[in-house]
Amino acid sequence: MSEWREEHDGVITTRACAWSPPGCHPVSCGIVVTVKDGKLVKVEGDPEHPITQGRLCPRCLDLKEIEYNKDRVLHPLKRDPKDRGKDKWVQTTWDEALDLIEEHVNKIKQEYGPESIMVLQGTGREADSYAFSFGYSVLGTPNALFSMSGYSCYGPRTAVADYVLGAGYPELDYAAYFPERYNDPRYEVPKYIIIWGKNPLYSSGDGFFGHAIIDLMKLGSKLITVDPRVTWLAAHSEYFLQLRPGTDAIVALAMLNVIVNEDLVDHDFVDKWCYGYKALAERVQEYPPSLAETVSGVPAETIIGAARAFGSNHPCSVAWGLALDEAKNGTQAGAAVMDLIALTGNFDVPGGVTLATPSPFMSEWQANALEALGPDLWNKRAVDPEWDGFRWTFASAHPDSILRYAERGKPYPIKMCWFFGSNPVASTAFAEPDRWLNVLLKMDFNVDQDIVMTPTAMACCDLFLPLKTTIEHQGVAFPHFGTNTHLLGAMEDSGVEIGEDCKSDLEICIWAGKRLNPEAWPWDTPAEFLTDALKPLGYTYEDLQKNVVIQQEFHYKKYELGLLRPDGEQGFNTATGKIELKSTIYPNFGEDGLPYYEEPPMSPYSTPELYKKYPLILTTGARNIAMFHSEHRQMPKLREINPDPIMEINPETAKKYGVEDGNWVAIENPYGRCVEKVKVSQGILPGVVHAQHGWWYPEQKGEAPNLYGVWKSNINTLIPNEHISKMGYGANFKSTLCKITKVDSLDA
Ligand SMILES: Nc1nc2c(c(=O)[nH]1)N[C@H]1C(S)=C(S)[C@@H](COP(=O)(O)OP(=O)(O)OC[C@H]3O[C@@H](n4cnc5c(=O)[nH]c(N)nc54)[C@H](O)[C@@H]3O)O[C@H]1N2
Ligand SMILES: Nc1nc2c(c(=O)[nH]1)N[C@H]1C(S)=C(S)[C@@H](COP(=O)(O)OP(=O)(O)OC[C@H]3O[C@@H](n4cnc5c(=O)[nH]c(N)nc54)[C@H](O)[C@@H]3O)O[C@H]1N2
Ligand code: SF4
Ligand SMILES: [Mo]
Repeated sequence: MSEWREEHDGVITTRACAWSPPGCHPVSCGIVVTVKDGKLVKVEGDPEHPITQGRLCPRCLDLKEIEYNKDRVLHPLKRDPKDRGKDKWVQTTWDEALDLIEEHVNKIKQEYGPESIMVLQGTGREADSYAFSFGYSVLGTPNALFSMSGYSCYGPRTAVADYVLGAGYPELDYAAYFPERYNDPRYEVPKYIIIWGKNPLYSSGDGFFGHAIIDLMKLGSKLITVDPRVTWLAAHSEYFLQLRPGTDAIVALAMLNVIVNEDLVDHDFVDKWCYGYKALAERVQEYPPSLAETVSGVPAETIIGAARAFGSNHPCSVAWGLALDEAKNGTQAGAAVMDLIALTGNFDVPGGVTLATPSPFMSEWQANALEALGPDLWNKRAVDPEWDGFRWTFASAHPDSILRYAERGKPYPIKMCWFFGSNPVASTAFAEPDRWLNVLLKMDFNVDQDIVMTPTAMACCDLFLPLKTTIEHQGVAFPHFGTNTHLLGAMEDSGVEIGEDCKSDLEICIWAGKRLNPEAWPWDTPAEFLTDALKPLGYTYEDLQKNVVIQQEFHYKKYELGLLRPDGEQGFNTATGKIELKSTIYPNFGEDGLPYYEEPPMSPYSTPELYKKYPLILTTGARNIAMFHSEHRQMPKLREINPDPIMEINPETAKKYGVEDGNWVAIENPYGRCVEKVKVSQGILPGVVHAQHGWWYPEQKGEAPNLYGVWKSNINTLIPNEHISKMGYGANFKSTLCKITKVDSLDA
């Protein structure tokens, strides 16, 4: 094993794990960073990393372009609130920045109460590890949240996992906990893997590493893919269920129908560990494959074939993705997918779907922050009564509620926002971003921290704090958002000298914490903080640094070992102690305890009149490898891979609307309009279009109203807020309606 750091003739080589910024989910890929005289020479994959084994995606390989990017902000900037939207930023010091923050926070707290401050986090960057507790223990507000309508990223999936399994986020078993990986004698290669609404080769599977699927394919796993587009994995699948967007639940229910009626059920497992089988078996009779074919467009025989393959082979696994979150009916679809795994006895068996126990890393600190906030303030967090299901089961404020609070000033006003790893105006986390920008412009004070100036900061912020990149600071990287965390990895300062005046998210927490709530922030350095946060695991930050990666202990069949329940009893951590095929919680919140299918709120069947005017089904935001949401547009090599916002359309549909490859089209529906570039592709269903999200043009004028062209290709102007389920989850980012019209240019 090589040393974590080596130094020869002024050349420093550091082995570490990458996270953010620039953006990525907590994948923790192994990197080797070479620095000479303070200059970054290269970034390579670390062959000794147990999971990534030397493999990296283009975004890490291209880190140099962000390190030395002309758009990087290297000093704190302030701007008079009356100049919002104008490029009138003035360089300031960290000291002055802190004075400004303290002044505004105290004033707002006194006049309106601490709940009038909100912290908006984006997705899964390192900032997210700290954002909530920063809100609670630095700013003293209960309103820290992710701003996407219906919490439509992971919210629905983690909630379903909690309701149905009472165990953390389940994942495909790719032998990640074992140093010998697939060769470990405990492991078995899955016979079939369902890839459901996920494209892990591009999305890195969010800490699950897309290349594990390729490894498993080489070892013999066969694939079943559920997607409206022909992805590479779909093209290499034995069964490809090419469905109309938003119809996942009916496809899953029809697969359950086959498994029940052909008795492909693992009765030993179901009898012992599942609650509500009889009710579920009755419910799925309402969803024969023939009906699912009519609704979803997937031939009944393909559904039957896939269900038989999955039900009669063992072990089998499932990788479930974002498409299940980004739908009003998504919690139902998710429950049905969990039921497929349960009925076939594939939970927590080798080569099946691993159950998780939360990582103790930072958990004590997070619990303390919440406790310091106190129950009175906690209960004030923004959640409307109609989403009580969310209030009682999800530890956060609700994005759709806080938007309403801010718009109405009731039940209390929202007066300040701190963006903690989010660029929501850039068509990313926000649906109807114009509505959000309106309320943000009414705030008294907005703070952002980022590596580059963004449309959000330019539009509405008063203070901009410059960040260190992933190779400039210390931290801990952990896959799968703290559940199913097979490893912890060290992020390291590689010695690259650039942002002398930049700080990491953790350094910002410590810096502001020491001023605003000193008792809660005794640490002087990130390493001190991280050592404390690692204490429950029995090692220090230095231990992690030296090892680069420490893999966690793992046990299969945790329900037999009493590892899933706080009382140490066998079973699952649900009210019945079993996997709840029929939920005992849902009825308390007006939701059906059994999974069901419901049409998307805007669809050919739920809104036939609207469909006449907007005759195309729109899905959005499938990931591409060169970009992470709104990021990387200013990195020349990555931009070259994906220079324009792409709308994919089937040749037959393109012909019908008179558009060709490379044409610009306006995409419209009653909520909004944007312009993207046509890519004609056999790989998408006729009548369906797919549009990229997160587009802005850093090369364009930043000042309002242009804001780097953020309104030009902003697909989220077409996505409504509040079209979400009774439990408060899932907005239809991946299934709505639109029409297209050929236009002359991006600026049309
Ligand atoms: N139409 C459509 N919209 C979507 C989606 C879709 O599928 N379709 N997907 C949605 C999903 S799943 C998500 S999660 C959201 C994501 O939405 P966001 O997470 O808000 O994504 P960004 O707009 O890229 O904003 C993130 C900002 O954080 C900065 N950043 C990067 N790394 C760090 C870091 O370590 N610390 C800090 N402080 N900042 C950092 C980046 O430079 C960037 O400006 O978008 C959603 N939007
Ligand atoms: N390179 C890169 N990686 C990323 C991100 C990024 O921006 N760039 N974002 C990160 C984030 S925040 C997330 S949440 C993950 C998301 O990553 P994934 O879970 O992989 O999700 P997506 O790539 O949005 O979509 C996956 C697939 O769903 C298909 N799809 C569209 N509509 C439907 C539908 O209605 N039903 C079904 N079954 N499939 C549908 C799309 O065609 C696409 O192939 O990726 C993370 N990783
Ligand atoms: S997935 Fe993330 S951490 Fe891994 S190589 Fe790509 S950008 Fe880097
Ligand atoms: Mo996400």
